[in-house]
Amino acid sequence: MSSIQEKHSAQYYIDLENSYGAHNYHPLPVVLERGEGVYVWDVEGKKYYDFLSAYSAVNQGHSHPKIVSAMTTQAQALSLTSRAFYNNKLGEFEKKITRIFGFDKVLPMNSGAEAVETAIKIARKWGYEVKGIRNHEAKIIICENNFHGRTTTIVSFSNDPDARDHYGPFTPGFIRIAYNDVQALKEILENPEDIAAFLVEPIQGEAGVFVPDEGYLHEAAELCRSKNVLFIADEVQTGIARTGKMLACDHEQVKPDILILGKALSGGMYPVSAVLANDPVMHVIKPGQHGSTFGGNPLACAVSTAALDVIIDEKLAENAEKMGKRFRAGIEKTIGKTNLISKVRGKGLLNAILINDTPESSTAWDLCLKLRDNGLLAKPTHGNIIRMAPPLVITEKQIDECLAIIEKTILEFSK
Ligand code: IF1
Repeated sequence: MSSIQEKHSAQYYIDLENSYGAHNYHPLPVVLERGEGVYVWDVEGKKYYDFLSAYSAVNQGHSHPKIVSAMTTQAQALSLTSRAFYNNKLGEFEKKITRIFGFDKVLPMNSGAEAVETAIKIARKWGYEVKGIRNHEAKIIICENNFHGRTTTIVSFSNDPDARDHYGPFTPGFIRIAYNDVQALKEILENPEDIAAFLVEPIQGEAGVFVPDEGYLHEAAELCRSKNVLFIADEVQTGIARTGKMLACDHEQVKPDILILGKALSGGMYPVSAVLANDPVMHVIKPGQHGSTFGGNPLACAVSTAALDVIIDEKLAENAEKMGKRFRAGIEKTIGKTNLISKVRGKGLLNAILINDTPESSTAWDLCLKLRDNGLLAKPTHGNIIRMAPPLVITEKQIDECLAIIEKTILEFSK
């Protein structure tokens, strides 16, 4: 007997979450119940453009039929075996994903943070067993204003007080340098003996969609290579076609030594993440030295296989490139008509607009409330920056309609 959920008001659901859920988020006041393509609907039946895409997890569009079909079919066959046994889905998936991204091996995990933790463990182990770093002395270089997840080790190297404060004692072994600063990396690499890796986001998402200077990634990767330091690209948010290429690293022909994927690897249908590397690096992991109950389960493999097929078959990287250019050009026009926004930046369909107000002001939040009223859902990252990242299936007509909504809202707001 399918349980037909009673219809309730938005406030009913908000009150439930406030009463029974930890208060670890401050959601925009809208209660969603359905998603399809670039659209979501709230419990009152109102339709919105989704300009967050669940932080770039829904690149393929909400509830993509091919991914839903793959999930329901596999769920009715076999969802989880654990890695204590083989299954008929994991090897096929591993062959597919290593061929798509050009690596010898993949280690499948679930959340992005787990994949980042896995990459850190692999890099450290490689540092000791291959590079010959003194035991317990391995260092990993990370950047100011990074976001790589929320585990205790990951927040150990965050400089965001909200993400880090009162979660100590912290994991040692991380050196922080300025983002987008080759000289800072060069100086640290003067003494590379104990340095195992450099972990970096090709575009800093949470920090406010900071796109580094042209050539930064390439120079950083070359520097690391020259000093026998692994270059680790965290493409959890920038990967899977979001920035107009399959990987953000592809814009500069950079091949990371370790690639971290997540989010849209499943099209938002199921937690799937992965770490890819070539044999000389991945071979440091021997049986029993790393794992996860759900990592690489048959359901995840079926979902992710379909999610990758959709990206490739529907040419979503190319569409993201084209629609991203159209979007930024449209916003530039709006910037000419208002003082409220000062800049638009991004690559492909990972963009952000900068609000002409202090980070402490509520202007970005208030503007997002007005955008919601006008049928478009977006949310500020830090303070005065609003991330604008629709599903990559968006059409020219839909982009133009969203640009009109954004301009209308900004001009109304500016009055
Ligand atoms: C939240 C931010 C975005 C990520 C990169 C690893 C992870 C993320 C580059 C970890 C996750 C999510 C986490 C989510 C909100 C969102 C986020 F605002 F937190 F920072 F996108 F920018 N590397 N980002 O962006 O992946 O474990 O979440 O699967 O924690 O609020 P995860």
